Amino acid sequence: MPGTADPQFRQDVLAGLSAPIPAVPARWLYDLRGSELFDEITRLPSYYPTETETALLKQIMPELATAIPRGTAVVEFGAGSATKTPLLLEAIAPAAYVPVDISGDYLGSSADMLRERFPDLAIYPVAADFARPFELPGEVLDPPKLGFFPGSTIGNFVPRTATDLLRHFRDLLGTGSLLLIGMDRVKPIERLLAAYDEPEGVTASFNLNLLERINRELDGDIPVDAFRHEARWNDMLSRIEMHLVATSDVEFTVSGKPFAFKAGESIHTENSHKYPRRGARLLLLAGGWTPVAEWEDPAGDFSIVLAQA
Ligand code: AVI
Repeated sequence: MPGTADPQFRQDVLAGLSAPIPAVPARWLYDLRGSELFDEITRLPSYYPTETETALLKQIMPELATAIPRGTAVVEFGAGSATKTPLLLEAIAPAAYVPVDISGDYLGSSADMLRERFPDLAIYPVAADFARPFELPGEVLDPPKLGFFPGSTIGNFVPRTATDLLRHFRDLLGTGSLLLIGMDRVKPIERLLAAYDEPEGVTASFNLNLLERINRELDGDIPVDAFRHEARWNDMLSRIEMHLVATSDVEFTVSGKPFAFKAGESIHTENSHKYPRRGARLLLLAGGWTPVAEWEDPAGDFSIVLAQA
């Protein structure tokens, strides 16, 4: 809806489309439609991270239950997944659960679902952008804390920002806290590309939805069908990149500002960094966390690391 758009969205899009290498921050992929499409992606056979991490979590829960002190409060960065979060809560029976998510609506519905399933658990949802400073509820300041950051979401941050984020988690949770984090591994390029550009076309719709969102919320007239989704492996930076590539010369306006793209020029919309085993450990160390245990699936596709502040 024009006029009601988030001013930060407008600023990021107008600046991003005019940049020498046009790019829009990936967080704007997740409006309601984008979140639904991402949910659909996690159920695709080619998108291995969700299934692999869930199976791995199931397998390591008995070990985690002994490694995590009794009376721990779990702080999840993100609203929580309907499958992964209950696995953790069931295994370690925490003193409290604090999901932190920017979308208050999504947070509310996932907290309601968990309250039904864990009626004795104290749940304190916090509606905040977990990447920016925020306060934990007073009730969870005393107990030891475990940060939970599954899904390889850390991979969507460039290493410098990822390090800042990990340091911010450390400051928030305090010295001696634990962090349980999912990190995707480097693997053959064909498998990586297949996970981000599959025949079903859901990831393409997820990416193209950004242009639809710009048209809807920022009064744009981008001809969406003049762009196509492309997933690229950037070997130097160890990451999958999502781009929207112009298929012909195209001109459009957003919030009254004109833009022109030549055929083949692209808008960079997301990075998904993949970490080799030692690279993952180094990133955590740079972020102020010492890895204390690490698990991976038999194929070495995905890892879960427990680290201490
Ligand atoms: C949310 N994040 C971890 C996903 C990823 O794999 O980087 C986002 C995604 N983009 C395309 N497919 C999935």
